[in-house]
Amino acid sequence: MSETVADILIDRLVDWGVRTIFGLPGDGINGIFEALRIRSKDIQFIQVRHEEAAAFAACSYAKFSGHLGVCLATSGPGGIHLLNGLYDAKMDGQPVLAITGHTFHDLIGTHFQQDVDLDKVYVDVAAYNERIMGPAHVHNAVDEAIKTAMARRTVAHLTIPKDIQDWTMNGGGKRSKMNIAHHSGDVYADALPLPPKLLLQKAADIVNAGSKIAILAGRGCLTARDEVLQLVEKVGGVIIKPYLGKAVVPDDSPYTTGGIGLLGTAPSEEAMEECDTLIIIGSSFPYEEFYPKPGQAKGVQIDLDPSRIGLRYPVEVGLVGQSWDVLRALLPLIQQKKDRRFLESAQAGMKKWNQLMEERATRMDMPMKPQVVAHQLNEFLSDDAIVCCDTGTITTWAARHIKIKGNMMFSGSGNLATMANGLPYSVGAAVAHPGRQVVCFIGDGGFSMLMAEMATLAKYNLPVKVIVIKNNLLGQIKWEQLVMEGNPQYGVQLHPIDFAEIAKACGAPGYTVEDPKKVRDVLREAFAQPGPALVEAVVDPAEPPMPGKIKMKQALHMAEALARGQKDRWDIIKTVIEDKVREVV
Ligand SMILES: Cc1ncc(C[n+]2csc(CCOP(=O)(O)OP(=O)(O)O)c2C)c(N)n1
Ligand SMILES: [Mg+2]
Repeated sequence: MSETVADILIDRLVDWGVRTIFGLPGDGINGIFEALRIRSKDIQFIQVRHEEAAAFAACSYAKFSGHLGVCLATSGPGGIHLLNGLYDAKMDGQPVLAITGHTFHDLIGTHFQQDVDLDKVYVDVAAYNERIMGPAHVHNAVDEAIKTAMARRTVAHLTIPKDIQDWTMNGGGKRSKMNIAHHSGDVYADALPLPPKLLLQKAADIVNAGSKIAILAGRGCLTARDEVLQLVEKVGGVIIKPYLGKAVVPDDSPYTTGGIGLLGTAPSEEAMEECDTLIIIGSSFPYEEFYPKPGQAKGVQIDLDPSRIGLRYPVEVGLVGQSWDVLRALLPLIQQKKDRRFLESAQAGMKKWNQLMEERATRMDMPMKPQVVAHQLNEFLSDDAIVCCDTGTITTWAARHIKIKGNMMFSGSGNLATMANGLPYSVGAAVAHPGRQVVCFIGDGGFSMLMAEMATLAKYNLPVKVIVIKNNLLGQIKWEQLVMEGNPQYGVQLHPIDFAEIAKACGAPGYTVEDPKKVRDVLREAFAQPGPALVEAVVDPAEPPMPGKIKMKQALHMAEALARGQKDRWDIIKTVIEDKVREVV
């Protein structure tokens, strides 16, 4: 029997080492499902409940495994559902291949059902974006799609009309004369460029001349921990970790001031304000107000992508290449500095900051503070845990209170900052790393968007522990309305859902905890479960995610919003005053 287009597609994916596809079936991809069924020993299909989750899971699979993530969706609505997860992959630089169906090839453009030209829809999101035209087109198009996704660390898309999926070479699929069978290869070669010696020396001269050195270590450093630590040790500087770089070095490293940005720490902000040299490595952290003022510090930037050099800060030297590779070449040129004053002052700042965080996270009053849950979680995290975080105030609690140790991995939706990524990320992480502890830290808003994925965890018995921070609120937006805009909250209240019952209905144990004194016991019980489990932690909706350093304008906006009729203003005032008092005492 001659192979169909779909068979050739799946065979070629297997040749490329693809072993997992996340998706959901539909009549527009039934041909591909038959090919998947036939090769189910070589490639596993993970069925999710919403295609958006498939794209998030594929992105997470790529983030946590370093391999291509693949997702599959049907024509029309299925392909449209993938989009948000695909943008997440594109914006966080992850290689993901999306495969979609289309309607019958000879009904395209005739108002037929699900006649959506997904290749047109995907023009912006996919760097490689093609419609497969027949069996002789599959090999070379798959090869190009995968190489583009890997080389550019982005999204590629192939769409295949439903009937073409069943075409065979014998059954009408002609090969054009110019297209020689098997002419393209399934080999990917990574770029490992090294900057010339002169440029490395120029960068070293800048670093050697500096005395207050801040290193902004982003996601591009996740595979360069040793090299970043060697650099910081030599220069006596500090490592500042943007959100996606949280796992670059452990949080108890004496060299790190933790996160940066609204969810960061005061010592990171101070280091940026005071440094005379900024070394940006593998980061495009977007918030320019947190960088040194242009002209304040000399800059060196290391990035794999030349077009990112000078993106956020006018650096003097750009070094293009893999961060670990470039750092290994740079390190011998860096002089050992004796002056540790900048580092020591940051360390003194961190001591105070950590005390403050500890204070905020050990309050035993009711309603429970969300920080308490993040803080207590640390006790149950293994040295190689993978933490998948969603977007909201919970991002601040996770960034500040979940401590990276050992070989832990951590990620969330960085540049897209979308809600709902957390739970499907945990599906992707658990599939990529069977046997490793995976934890999902998520708000009630983000969880309820894709909560049917609890059933995916149960179906495949993925032992993910899901911690839902329940404030019955789109909390982040409440605080933005108050603090950034000076407006009373509007449209952010959520109708309460019993998430423990949702988990149980999906086939996983669910727990609820409201009392901070009981959090440890409840977490212990949930973490003792062999499969997935969910803990719903009911927390204080009046707890604000304070920036590391509060600006006068933010305080004024908040006061203005409270005066303009914010209903729970007395709860907020009480919480803020308590936080302040604790800071002062
Ligand atoms: C898909 C999407 N919709 C809306 C937003 C805007 N947004 C950012 S955070 C947030 C609230 C998140 O609420 P929740 O998950 O409950 O977490 P909380 O802030 O309450 O901790 C919203 C609506 C977004 N980032 N992504
Ligand atoms: Mg919430």
